[in-house]
Amino acid sequence: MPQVGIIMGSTSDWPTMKAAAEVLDELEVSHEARVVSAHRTPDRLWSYPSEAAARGIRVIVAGAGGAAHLPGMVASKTMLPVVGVPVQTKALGGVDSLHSIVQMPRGYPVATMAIGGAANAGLMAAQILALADERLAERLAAWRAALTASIPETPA
Ligand code: RP5
Repeated sequence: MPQVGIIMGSTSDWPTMKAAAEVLDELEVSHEARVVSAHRTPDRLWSYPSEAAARGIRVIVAGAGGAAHLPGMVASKTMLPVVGVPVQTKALGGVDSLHSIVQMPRGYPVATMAIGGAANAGLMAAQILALADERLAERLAAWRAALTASIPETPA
């Protein structure tokens, strides 16, 4: 059973969103990826968050671009934490996506990452799960230690 659901508004979001899947693979966190469009698949928009918790999903990572209603709408249909990823757009550079996702009204928060920040969304999902999973917490600590070790002391 996947613990993290990675959803996106379009297949065109996958090149961005797959960074979340990759980091979850590195951390050995089970996940699934689905296309759930707030506009083009409204029935899926309702059913996915309604059924996610009962299927064992614990965190939803939701990415969308432009009129990016998806993460907020999903947050309105589930008590699971929703991590939002604003996908970069051609017309407005992703600021449109960012504003659509981050400006949630009181009561329905979406933990919003940077524009294109799908890797951090995967890490955030893993950190949430690690609160109740000691072995995952150890893998996360090792992941961070490896990142630190990869940073040179000098620029040359
Ligand atoms: C949004 O519209 C999607 O999240 C995507 O970022 C954007 C463009 O979708 P496509 O026209 O590429 O399918 O719903």
